Formats: sequence, C-alpha cells, structure tokens
Amino acid sequence: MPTKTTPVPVILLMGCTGSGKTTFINTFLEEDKQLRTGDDLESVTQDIASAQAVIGGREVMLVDTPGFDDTFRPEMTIAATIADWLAERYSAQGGAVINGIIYMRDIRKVRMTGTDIANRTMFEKLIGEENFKNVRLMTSFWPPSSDIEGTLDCEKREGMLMQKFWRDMAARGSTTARFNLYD
Ligand SMILES: Nc1nc2c(ncn2[C@@H]2O[C@H](COP(=O)(O)OP(=O)(O)OP(=O)(O)O)[C@@H](O)[C@H]2O)c(=O)[nH]1
Ligand SMILES: [Mg+2]
Repeated sequence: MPTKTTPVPVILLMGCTGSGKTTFINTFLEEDKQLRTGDDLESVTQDIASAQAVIGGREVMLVDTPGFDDTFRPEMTIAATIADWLAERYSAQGGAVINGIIYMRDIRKVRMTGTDIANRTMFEKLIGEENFKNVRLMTSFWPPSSDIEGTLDCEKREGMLMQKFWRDMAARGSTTARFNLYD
C-alpha cells in the first residue's frame, strides 16, 4: 500500500540583492551542497534554487530567490518567476504550499530609499495581509556581539525599522530575527 508522505515545509527567502539570503541558507548546508554567494556588484542569484536542510530537528525546504532590486530584472518579473517556479514544482500537490517567508534586510543600510519602499509595497501585495503572520523580518550583517558599539548602533536601526518601515507587518503578526554570521 502506498504510504502518504507529509510534504516538507517550504520556507521562501526574499529581499534585496546582497542582503545575505544565500549566505543564510548556506549556514544550514554541507560545504559541497552550498549555493553561490558573492561580493559582485551585480546580483548573484539569478534563478530560483532550493535546498533541503534540517533546522531544529525538522526537515525544511529553503527556497532561494533573486534579489528584489535586482541588477538585471524588474521586481515584477522576479515575483512572476517565483510564482511560476512554485506552480511548476507543487502542481502535483494541488498548488504551492509556502509555510513561511524570511524577508531579509541588511541592517547596515541607514537610508530607506524609494526602491526599498517600492519593494516592501510589492512584497506586501504579493504575500497578502492575511499571511503577514508567516513572515519573519530578518536583519543581516550584525557585527560580532563583542562589538558593543556596533551592536548598539544596529539595535537603534532595528528599532526604527520596527517603528516605521515594518510597523504594519509587525502589527499583523510578522516576527523579527537577527542573522549574525559570527556568534
Ligand atoms: N559579514 C557578513 N557578511 C554577509 C552576511 N550576509 C551575507 N554576507 C556576505 O555578503 C555577500 C552577499 O551575500 P549573498 O548571500 O550572496 O546575498 P544575496 O541576498 O543572496 O544576494 P543576491 O543573490 O544577489 O540576491 C557575500 O559575500 C556574503 O558572504 C552577514 O550577515 N554578515
Ligand atoms: Mg543569492
């Protein structure tokens, strides 16, 4: 008799180019399975890539996406690419099942640019208000915790993000997290 397999939860990584999406995914992968990251001036991840990882004892599928303010592609194309990829991959199961989304932002970024605001607005529309509770707003590029001054500076910016930029999403249930490569 065929056994019914439970689908592996899918976590989508989204956010600006260079914010550290791929680097975050790689922290959960063996060296030979790592995805390409880079210091290039241009966007690194051009296609959607996925990797199975074990987080907190649970198997999850981490899905890497091209950055929103991509050097090559307009935002809406990226959104459509993500939608197509999900539809293709999960059509057999009757559609895409996304269990959570991690939205990455570089905490060192001081200014909120017009592109940042356009990206957030597009992201909010794409996800839908009712799903904000499944979004984790994650900031990257935190300094080592031994750097007290640097950490305080980032905490100040994190506070501003929560009070202004991410206020609506947080009020509707999005949670926050910090990605620290060092500690
Ligand atoms: N110090 C530090 N470096 C980071 C962090 N996250 C990413 N990096 C570095 O920043 C560069 C860009 O990171 P990527 O992971 O390629 O960024 P991305 O969001 O996947 O970028 P795209 O694929 O272009 O959308 C790489 O050289 C990483 O090693 C972080 O939290 N701290
Ligand atoms: Mg990438």
